[in-house]
Amino acid sequence: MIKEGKKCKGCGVILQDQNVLQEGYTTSLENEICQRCFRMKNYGEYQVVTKSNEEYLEILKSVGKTKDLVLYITDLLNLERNIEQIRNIIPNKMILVLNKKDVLPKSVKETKLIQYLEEKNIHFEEVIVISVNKNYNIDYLLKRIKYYQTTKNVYVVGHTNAGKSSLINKLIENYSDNVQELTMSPLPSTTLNTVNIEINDYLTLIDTPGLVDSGSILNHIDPKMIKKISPRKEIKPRTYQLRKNQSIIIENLVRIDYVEGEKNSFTLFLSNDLKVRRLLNSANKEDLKELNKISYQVKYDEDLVINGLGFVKIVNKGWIDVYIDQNVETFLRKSLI
Ligand SMILES: Nc1nc2c(ncn2[C@@H]2O[C@H](COP(=O)(O)OP(=O)(O)OP(=O)(O)O)[C@@H](O)[C@H]2O)c(=O)[nH]1
Ligand SMILES: [Mg+2]
Repeated sequence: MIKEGKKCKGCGVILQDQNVLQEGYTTSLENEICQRCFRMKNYGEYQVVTKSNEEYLEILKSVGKTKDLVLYITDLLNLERNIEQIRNIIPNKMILVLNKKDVLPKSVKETKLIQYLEEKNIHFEEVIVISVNKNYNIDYLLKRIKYYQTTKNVYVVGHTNAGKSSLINKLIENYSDNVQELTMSPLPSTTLNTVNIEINDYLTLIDTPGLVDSGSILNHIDPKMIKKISPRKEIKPRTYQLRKNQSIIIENLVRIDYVEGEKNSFTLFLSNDLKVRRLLNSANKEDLKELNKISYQVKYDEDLVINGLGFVKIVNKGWIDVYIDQNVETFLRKSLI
């Protein structure tokens, strides 16, 4: 779309056979995918690429100049604080697709999730909950794509890691003779440029690179930890009853001190693989206190969101101190669940 040349069929990067150290490298231009995709697909060897958002924003703006239908994919566990950001760049007809339903506990009702998003009053043609991994609601999504599409082309946008490429692969698997497979990985910035995938004569999906969320913990931890913090199975919520002057510690990543308030209930929605411990009489315990501290006044029924990690539902009002890497975004929202 921006540069010329043969594109990698896995991630969209322009192929080149000149410089091993630069993106798009392949041993021969006869190949269909770049070396990075080849290694991810065949050996599960991941290579982190750090990209600036400027290029991606250009891609989104050019999507906004078309009249095509857009699917905005977002990860239910990591709902962006700023859903408007993409909506403001792209005025097109748009379906908001909430992916990874499988990681939320089964007790969470879909209608509640949809209602939560509708209360934000951002215009979408429709909000649809899916799970690519469980092949859940993909049929319905395809029906609605057909209903709203204005041309053959439908764009797939969203933040990095939301599951855009995974969704397109699932649609190919379910409904197409096309054998192309996009590269997917647990690391951010897997897709590097637009990739067109023809599903059938009436539908071409266009994968795009994700917007990088600089406040996500994924961008600020050892890449080896990424698999551990990304839930692959249904989350088992962990509830801790805390009194003031008690704390919760998540691995060596986050410390939450309950500083002021009545007895309170903290429920953690995080990968089951993450170790959590509780500290009693924590005021004089120093664990993780070297990290940046942010204090929050919590109202009734709010979530503390830790971008890229998950969220903590807090039932009563009170004061908390959160210790975490200064680059990782945390914020409070009305409880999702
Ligand atoms: N649990 C769960 N994981 C999913 C689902 N869909 C995708 N994933 C995982 O999410 C991660 C990111 O998937 P990708 O398809 O690479 O995401 P993307 O949006 O294309 O990411 P970028 O190309 O980096 O923008 C991978 O580890 C997928 O396996 C789902 O329905 N459930
Ligand atoms: Mg992708």
